[in-house]
Amino acid sequence: NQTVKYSLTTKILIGMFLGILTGVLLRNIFPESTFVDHYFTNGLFDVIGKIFVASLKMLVVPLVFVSLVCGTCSLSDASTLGRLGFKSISLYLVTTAIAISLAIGIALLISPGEGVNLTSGATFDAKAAPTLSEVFINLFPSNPIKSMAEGNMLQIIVFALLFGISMAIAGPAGQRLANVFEDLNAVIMKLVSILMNLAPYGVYALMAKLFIVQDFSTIANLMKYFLVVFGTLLIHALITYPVLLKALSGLSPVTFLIKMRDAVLFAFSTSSSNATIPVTLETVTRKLGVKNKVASFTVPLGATINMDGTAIMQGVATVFIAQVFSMDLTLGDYLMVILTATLASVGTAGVPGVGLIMLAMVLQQVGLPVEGIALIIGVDRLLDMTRTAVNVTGDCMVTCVVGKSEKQMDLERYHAAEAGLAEE
Ligand code: DAS
Repeated sequence: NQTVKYSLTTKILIGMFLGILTGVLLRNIFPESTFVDHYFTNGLFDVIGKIFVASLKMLVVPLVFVSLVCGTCSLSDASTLGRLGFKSISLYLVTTAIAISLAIGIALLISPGEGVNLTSGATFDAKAAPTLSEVFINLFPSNPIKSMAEGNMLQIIVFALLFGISMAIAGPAGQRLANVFEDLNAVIMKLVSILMNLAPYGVYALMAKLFIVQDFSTIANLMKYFLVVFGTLLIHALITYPVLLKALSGLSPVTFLIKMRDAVLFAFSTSSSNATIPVTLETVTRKLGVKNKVASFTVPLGATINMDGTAIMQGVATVFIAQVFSMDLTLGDYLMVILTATLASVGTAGVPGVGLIMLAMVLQQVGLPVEGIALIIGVDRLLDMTRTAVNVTGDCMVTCVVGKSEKQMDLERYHAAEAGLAEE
């Protein structure tokens, strides 16, 4: 009896489809049902979905710390680390600036906010945004264990870099510890493969709950805004990234996009770049052939500071809110939006909904009413899922460019037909 071996991608897509179907059926057959609400929406689906996301997050801190220590201590010298940092950070900032400029340009062309008279009772309390100096001071952990307990990615990255560099220059003691970290990394990556088999069930639950609660009527009167954001996300993912990948590394964009599918599905389902880090790392190392010494640095860094999808939402939302409130922004204001949104993404981790919090910072910067965010919250969930997938794609594109330019890439693996992530 030939058991059909579906790839992980296929299983996740089946889980996604069945979840959407379940959610739509339950929402329409039992509308406003307290039974469905109690036992499914806030019951079974909520529990399974949260367990799935938690199982991924559980791995993020140990995986990022161990893989980055391994990666750093295997770097030949500090100048390599300097080049890695310079190339990845500058590419991350450039792609984000391109993303938001594209978004503002398209939004000004289409004017999604014109003639929209939305009255929304919802309010939005803007959290105080970190200033640039706070972001840099906050880079250095006063207590690395606390940083790990809080999941403060930038502080974990800084500590892992310093620890890895120290190991590299600590002679035999460092070498012995490096061997231990290599083994730890292998075991944690095996754990990632095991947990990824939960994905079809977790994605099923996340989609079922979403399609029970999501009021799609809000999308109707925000259709133009929704489509401008969604369209720009697609342009950035399917045109900007392939052009940059081809131009900067000569690698095949088609192969890249095909091999990105599992990471994209995880990012879309979880709405969290951070939770997707284990899958992103697996994708760029095992499928795309980038060596761990590069990927272990650029992937966690990208999940934290590189949010092109988010910047696109912020660009369109800024134009939309300015138009709804009939406030004209000057070119200087838009440049300030581009700068603020690009730098805002540096200081915030890739978790669900962080884009709206950063949007508040951007709006404040140009004197736009922050309560305008309440107008777009209704459609933000689906857009968050899509822009998180774009964020992760951008992280992987830059990782491939940097890996290729540093000659830290197994090109045969990049071009090889691949087994699924959890199969090997
Ligand atoms: N969900 C965020 C991420 O994980 C993106 C966002 O909120 O805009 O990248």
